[in-house]
Amino acid sequence: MKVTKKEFKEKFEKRLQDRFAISIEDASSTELYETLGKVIKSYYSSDWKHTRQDYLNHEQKQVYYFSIEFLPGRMLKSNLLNLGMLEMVQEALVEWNIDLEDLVQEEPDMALGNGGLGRLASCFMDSLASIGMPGNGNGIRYEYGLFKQKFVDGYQVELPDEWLNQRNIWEVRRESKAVDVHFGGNVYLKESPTGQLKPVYEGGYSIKAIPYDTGMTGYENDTVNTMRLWSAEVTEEDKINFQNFEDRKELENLTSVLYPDDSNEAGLRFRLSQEYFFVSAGMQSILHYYKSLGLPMTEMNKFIAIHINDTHPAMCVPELMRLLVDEEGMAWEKAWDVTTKVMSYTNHTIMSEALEKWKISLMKEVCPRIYQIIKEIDRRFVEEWSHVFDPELIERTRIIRNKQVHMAHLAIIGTHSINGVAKLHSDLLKSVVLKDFYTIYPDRFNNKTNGIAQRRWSQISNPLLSSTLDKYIGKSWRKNADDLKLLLNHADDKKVYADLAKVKKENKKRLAQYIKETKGIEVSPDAIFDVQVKRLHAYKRQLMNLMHIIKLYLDIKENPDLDITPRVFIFGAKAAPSYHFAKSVIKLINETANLINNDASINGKLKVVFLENYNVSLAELIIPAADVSEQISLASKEASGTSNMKFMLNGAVTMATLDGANIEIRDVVGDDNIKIFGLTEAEVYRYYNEQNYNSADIYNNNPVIHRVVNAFIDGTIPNSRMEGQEIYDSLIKYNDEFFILRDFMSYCEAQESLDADYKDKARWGKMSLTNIAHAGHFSADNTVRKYAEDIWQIEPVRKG
Ligand code: NBG
Repeated sequence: MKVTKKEFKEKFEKRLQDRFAISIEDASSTELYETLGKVIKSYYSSDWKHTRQDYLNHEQKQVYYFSIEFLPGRMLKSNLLNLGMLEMVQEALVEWNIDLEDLVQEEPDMALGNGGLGRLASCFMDSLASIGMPGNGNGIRYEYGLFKQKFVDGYQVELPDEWLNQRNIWEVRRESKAVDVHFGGNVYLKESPTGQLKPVYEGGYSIKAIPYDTGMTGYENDTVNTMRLWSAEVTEEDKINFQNFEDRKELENLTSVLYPDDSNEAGLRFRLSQEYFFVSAGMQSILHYYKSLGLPMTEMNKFIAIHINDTHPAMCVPELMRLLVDEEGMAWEKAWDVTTKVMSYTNHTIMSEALEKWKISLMKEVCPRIYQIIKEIDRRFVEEWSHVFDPELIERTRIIRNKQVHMAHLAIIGTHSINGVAKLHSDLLKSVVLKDFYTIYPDRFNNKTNGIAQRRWSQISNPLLSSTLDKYIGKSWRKNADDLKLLLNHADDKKVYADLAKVKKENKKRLAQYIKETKGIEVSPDAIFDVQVKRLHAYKRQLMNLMHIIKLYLDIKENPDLDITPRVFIFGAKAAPSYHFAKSVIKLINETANLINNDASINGKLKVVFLENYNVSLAELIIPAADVSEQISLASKEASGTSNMKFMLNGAVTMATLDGANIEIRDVVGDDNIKIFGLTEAEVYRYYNEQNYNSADIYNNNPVIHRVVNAFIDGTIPNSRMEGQEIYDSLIKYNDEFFILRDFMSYCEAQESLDADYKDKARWGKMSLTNIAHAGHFSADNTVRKYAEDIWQIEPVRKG
């Protein structure tokens, strides 16, 4: 889009005047932000309309990405970048003495998700639009995003994230596209005059689902896709139908809060209702659209692909069956054929607690017809396969087992493609976690290694790096991240290392400033910035990182002249509100930080900073400033990881176990440019198989480990007696579930070797450069292209 500065300025001034009747000088940042948002929207609205029309006119096959989480973060700058207006607008604002960054801060960070899964969904939205693919998002418009995290006395406190308080300028409410979603009641089947069995519903409630659409702009390609988020509303008329107040309240608030994942037992019925709500609303609206094309129902799979992001939207399968069989009168077999061809599923974890299962009784209560359909799918599954395979294998793979509905089983049986998110993870699905299913459906399994929206994680979050890259390799990498490889032409150029180091230092200063302002801690940009940012979870082993910090601290106390490069350890992580262990780790990191940061005797060699409320916007500030990226989960546990890719793109060196996508990062950058340590996945499984892991032995026999572990209980870390005991017990009494003690010494050695590398400027420069140069490998543009070709069979839009 070519908009001149003059046109922009005129439009902006006019909007501001029309809306607020003021001039630029009198406007507040909020008013300026809102005006800017409106102006940007007006620039892409006709492309948005045309994109939709193009899909329609060409009967283009489209994918609908169903995800219970989306984490887009702020959209102001990404929209400006995608429309090719970022620099021009920056300049125009400067002419009015306005700093774009001030307006950016006005936008609430849209945090409708917990972590990697939701962020991946948003990276995919960005890439789908940017490569011109017809891709839509379908999710929930939570009124409250993920809680805001505060620390009080070192403890995590959760505050509501009222992001919709300020209006969301990007969304469009589409009342005319509302649908009803039915919950509860009884359903029985009755023969219709044509001899078909039709469901008859008794009682229950309907909730109005209102879609809010947000334009997903593509990078300089005039494509604007749609992310559709559903909001629940109960009309006055409907209210009379509710038998009791409790039910009404629950359903009225259905889309109010995001359910924090991990170990939270509360509100199961609520969560299941949310899942059915956005699935049913989304599927109904897709079917309306498809019917408007006037094409045969039996050919739906040629025009529609539906992607189930983790198991939360797995009810897409029975819901489409319901619509096709009950509403459209299609025969079961035909409907099943269409459904499985339309649907595909991504698994995002091997952690069994995250593989959803619902009690039959609950499902019957929330969505009785869906339960009946699942039961029939299950019956037919058993009928079809029990003569082919060992009946025990079929018993294990059934959807309904032990009074529970297994959502992953439903998602596998009801789709044509199941993918993991990194090579190792996909292999483990086949060989361990979903082995039985792999026996039945070998052709359905495939790998799609995750990727990141590379423009957000470079051009938006790291403009200095971006302009330095332009200087050496031109601008083509901005569109095509594979061209970052051109940097390898400068692999031995010390001048380039120096320039990259200068950029890093500036970004570290920017972060140091933020740390000073928010935490009151002084950190030096000459220190190594060593960063671990991700959800707090035992398997991700933030605790091992902490133990390494404690070791360094004790080493320096013992030997004040210890020759180590000063380090700043930076954490960002939210713990699920009911996840006790994770919250104890937070408390311990905070107390250790207090201890170390205030101990003058260590001469500022170590600093520890736990930044509050980690989210996408904070990630954009932290990641460009990192020297070291901590990706230290126990091998086999992290499905992929995506922050590892963002750090790499920003020139950090990864401290990595051979887990998730770390392995593929190692493969592209080579062993010299990454720090690998710890058990391999095969060694981890050997411990499981032989059941011979013994953490107490390690503790008793290794004096270094003994000393560090004791710090949790001997008063070294103040104000944390209970939490310290809990951590100690997890390591010693409960046998260290994630093998921290086994990997600890190897981790410390890798850290020492990293320290030595950092001291050697040329060596470090090359490592950093090599990481940047290979980061294009993990661009989400590439990843979604593979989904498009192998799974969805969609193609770029034919414009016209
Ligand atoms: C997360 C995994 C990460 C992975 C992201 C995106 C869930 C359930 N899983 O390793 O833990 O990178 O998904 O695939 O959030």
